[in-house]
Amino acid sequence: MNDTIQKNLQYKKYILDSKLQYFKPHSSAVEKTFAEEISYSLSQDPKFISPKFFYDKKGSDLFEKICSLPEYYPTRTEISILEKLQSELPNFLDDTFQLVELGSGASVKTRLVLDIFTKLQTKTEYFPIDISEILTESSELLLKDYDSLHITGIIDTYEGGLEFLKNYDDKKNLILFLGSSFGNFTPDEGRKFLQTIHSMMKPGDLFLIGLDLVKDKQILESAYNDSQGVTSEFNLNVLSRINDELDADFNLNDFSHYSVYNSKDQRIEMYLKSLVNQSVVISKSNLLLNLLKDELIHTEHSHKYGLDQIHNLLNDVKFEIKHTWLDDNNYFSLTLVSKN
Ligand code: AVI
Repeated sequence: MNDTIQKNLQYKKYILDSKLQYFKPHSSAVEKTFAEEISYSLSQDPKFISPKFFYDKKGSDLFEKICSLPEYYPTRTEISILEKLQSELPNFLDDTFQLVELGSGASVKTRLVLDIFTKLQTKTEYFPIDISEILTESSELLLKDYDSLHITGIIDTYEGGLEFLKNYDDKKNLILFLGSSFGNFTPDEGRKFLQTIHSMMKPGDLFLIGLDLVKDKQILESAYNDSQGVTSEFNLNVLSRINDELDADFNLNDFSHYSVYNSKDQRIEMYLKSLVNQSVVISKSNLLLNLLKDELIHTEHSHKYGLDQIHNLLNDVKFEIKHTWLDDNNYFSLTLVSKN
């Protein structure tokens, strides 16, 4: 890779061994952005915290726990579709493809796609992009199980990681964006995100996106309000993160998790509810936050889609749709597209 690009983007390179390296932006820049964004978003009416801040180490671990909850159907359903893809995805690939994953993991899902790649190739290059340091831990686990795997991780936002990869090499990529993480964007962010992906793709590249489908309200609401309270812990953890990293004094006992399905806008809405009138100091954001009893801080939207909506979204950005796979209950979808 060109050294100038590396310097301009202010990434530091860490070589862990001959099969594992990763790139990370200088931490001061990241910290500043977090403090500024929180200062802005908690000064708005209504107040909000971007869901991308859920994923510190503890938040990422809690999310992994959510994925295996009985009520949280998306993960196991997407896995059942990826199992079907074992015989069908190779029809769209050849042995020169590299695998790029947005929001990576050492999860069963990544492994199911790596199974396909490592059967097709003698050496597989995998580029996980994740905002969280969990990436290095999960990469080490993957290397234990796949001898022919080489990993270059990028610890950054999806856009940052994609920009970084744009000039990295000329090889064809299959870009994975699983788990319906796309559903956490606003419609506007989503459109821009698809345009960014489209603009960084080379002819011949492929993009595989997993999206959750509209279904019964009760199934949706229990997936985001589980009986063990893990989703609640996940939601509240963002306040602990702000306490730790931005020197704030949120008392977690003064907040509760609240989530609801909005059928008109086809989305789960997740909030932190203030249980009392209170003031919170967030020192590094230079903010004194006043909250009323029952006031909501919005933390996440999780959009659900119809198949026509998915195809329209992708067509609008000028992707060519290759195939959509569904599970037996039509709960979840995986769509493969290429650049026209
Ligand atoms: C990461 N994302 C797709 C999850 C979702 O379902 O929207 C995040 C999540 N929030 C609560 N539970 C899971």
